[in-house]
Amino acid sequence: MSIERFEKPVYVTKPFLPSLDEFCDNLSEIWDNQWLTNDGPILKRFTRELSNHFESDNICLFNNGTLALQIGLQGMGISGEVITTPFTFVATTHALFWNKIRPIFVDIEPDYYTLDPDKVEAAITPWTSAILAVHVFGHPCRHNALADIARRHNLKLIYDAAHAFGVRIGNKSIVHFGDMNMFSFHATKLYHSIEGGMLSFKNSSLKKTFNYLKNFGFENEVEVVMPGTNAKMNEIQAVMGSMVLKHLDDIIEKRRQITELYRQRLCDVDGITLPRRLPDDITYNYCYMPVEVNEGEFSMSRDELHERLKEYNIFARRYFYPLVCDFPCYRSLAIDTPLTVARAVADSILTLPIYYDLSLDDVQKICDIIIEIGRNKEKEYLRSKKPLEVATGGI
Ligand code: T4K
Repeated sequence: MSIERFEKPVYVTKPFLPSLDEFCDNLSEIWDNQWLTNDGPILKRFTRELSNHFESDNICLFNNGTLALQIGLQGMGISGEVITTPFTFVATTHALFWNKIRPIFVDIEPDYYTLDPDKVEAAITPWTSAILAVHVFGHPCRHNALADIARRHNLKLIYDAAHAFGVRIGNKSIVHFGDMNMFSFHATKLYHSIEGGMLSFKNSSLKKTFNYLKNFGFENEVEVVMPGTNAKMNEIQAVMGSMVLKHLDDIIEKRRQITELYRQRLCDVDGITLPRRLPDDITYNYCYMPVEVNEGEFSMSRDELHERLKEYNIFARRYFYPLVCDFPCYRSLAIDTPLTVARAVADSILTLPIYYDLSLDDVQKICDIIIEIGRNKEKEYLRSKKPLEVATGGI
């Protein structure tokens, strides 16, 4: 290795942390209140902050994104079959499963890896009640096309927007699109509250239902109006969420710089494909840095590169491999349409480190290492051939 390995591990992500002093100052309010959870005063204030941020009262907070989505589907009465993508984190599908809904996997688009609207209509059956699309890596789905299908077939349009906090379409936040959106505030996300989740929704009457469902269905001390669960956000999560919100613009700007540097350094590397740039009307959040590795052109498979990077203390991730439909718990589900694009993307995708504290120098070094690994592999390959083979191209 001619480039030195990183001294400390460089993970795919690291949570943004506000200053510890500031965090402790804010915690003192919890100690004063002696109130830790169950719709406490800080959660109420944090909910108002997010309502103002999104200019919407139609939001509801949860202790994580998975339960938010599960409750959202249940509260909206989604049942039967739901058309969804196999190229996502497994929680998207689990939320359907926990509601006894059958996922119908449909292929994705090659540019942004989101559900392909052109393939959705053919998968609709009399049992279909909704489309659950994912703004994967924060790339917005083709909303107008999906909304048109949903309207014509009387389906609900739901987005797993776990990655899309801070994304805007035109001059509107992405929270305002579709019938319902779920956002994850997990520590690994660009915006987080340690763990946490949020639903945004069109129909304001759903708020009451979601509030019941996340708090055991309690109307008051003696009345339970529906079989709810426990999915409440606590006061420490709310403190963190409120503090990180204040840094959102800085966080996104730093990630933009990192993304631009990766793009600049890797755009001409044979066998590395960057996602297509988003249309001009999208304000992006730069939440992940996916690249596709073409084995033939890079002279090494995605999996080999993933392993080689570990030798340099770089822990990229294969988000999202395998496809959800290939996990043993979903393998027996019938799939009627070929998932050609999703399979090709899952087999070649690698998400590179990107987080607020990652320095641009470190990004340069990660790129140097990727380029170096590719080059050395090519040299090894040429060395392994006999001189005549190289000269004649093996003919
Ligand atoms: N829908 C979609 C499309 C999602 O991507 C997710 C979650 C959900 C739904 C569900 O939302 P939540 O219920 O989680 O709110 C991580 C996250 O746990 C998960 O939230 C996220 N998607 C998924 C894409 O990534 P893992 O298993 O890859 O996480 P883990 O623990 O391996 O962490 C990744 C790296 O982050 C580590 O290598 C080191 C670093 N890290 C992690 C943590 C937790 C830190 O530096 N500090 C930390 O505190 O799932």
